[in-house]
Amino acid sequence: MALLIVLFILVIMISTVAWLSDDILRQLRTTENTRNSSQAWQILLGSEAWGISVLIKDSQESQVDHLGEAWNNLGQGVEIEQGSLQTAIEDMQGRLNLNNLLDESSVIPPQTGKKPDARIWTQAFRRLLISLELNPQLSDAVLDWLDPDQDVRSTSGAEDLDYLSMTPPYRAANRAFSDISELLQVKGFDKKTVQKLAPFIAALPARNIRININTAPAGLLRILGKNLLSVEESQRLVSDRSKANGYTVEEFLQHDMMAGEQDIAAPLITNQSRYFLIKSSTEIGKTRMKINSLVERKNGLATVIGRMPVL
Ligand SMILES: [Ca+2]
Ligand SMILES: [Ca+2]
Repeated sequence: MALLIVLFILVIMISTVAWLSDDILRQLRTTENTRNSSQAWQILLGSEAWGISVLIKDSQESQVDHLGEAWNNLGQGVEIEQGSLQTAIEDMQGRLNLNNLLDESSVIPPQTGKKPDARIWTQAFRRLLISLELNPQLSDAVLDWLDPDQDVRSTSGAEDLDYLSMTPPYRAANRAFSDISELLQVKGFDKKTVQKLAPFIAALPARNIRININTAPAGLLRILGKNLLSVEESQRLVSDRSKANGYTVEEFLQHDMMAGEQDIAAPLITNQSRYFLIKSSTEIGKTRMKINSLVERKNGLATVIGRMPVL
């Protein structure tokens, strides 16, 4: 009997030890995860700082931005202690800024004499929708989403009354987009539509931001004329541009593919960029972390103006 009691106590002791060690292991793992997470975050901030220094150096070397430059060729990533790090920079002016569509005359009193430039961007956006085989009338819903009024532009437009009848109800933003994913809330835009548009659009915190002809994908170059360029024509523009390491604005406008389209294209384009996205991702142990940092570069400085964690 005594032996049985001893055995019984032993079994309890062993299972307690086992339970304790499990708990300790779990705690140790949590500590390790926390340490990895804070280490990963520091690494991402370092990556961002490196991206900024590359962009500043680039602005000191030339006034032109094209895909042959160092910022676009940062390599495959680096091995770091217990993990890896990838850094890439994307020119956000290789995209059409949705906030260009917001008419300044609707927010700034007309007597300030500022020439409204939003119309040419709305037309460009409509051409982008057409080139992607989407309904060009979707631009009316975007304009209503941006404009400060409650007047619906057309049957394709929508304001508070339309959005309040949704489940759950919400209102039109009536201000600039802070992210292109906001489009999912706009009438007529579903996930598939937004996915189609996503590689070609941006939400930048300024208006009348021109498209960089040296970084825009062929699909966006298609919309720079009054008539859509064919896929082959826009690919010609891209292959000639990589041979030449980028165009000057004049060279681009004089390209055979742009014949007759100069007047429409000229106010939409540039060959230097102010907005970039530094994309950083790291893996430390089992911890993976990614951030995208939106950077504005001007007067020889580059500043982070937004950080978006990427899931
Ligand atoms: Ca409206
Ligand atoms: Ca509105």
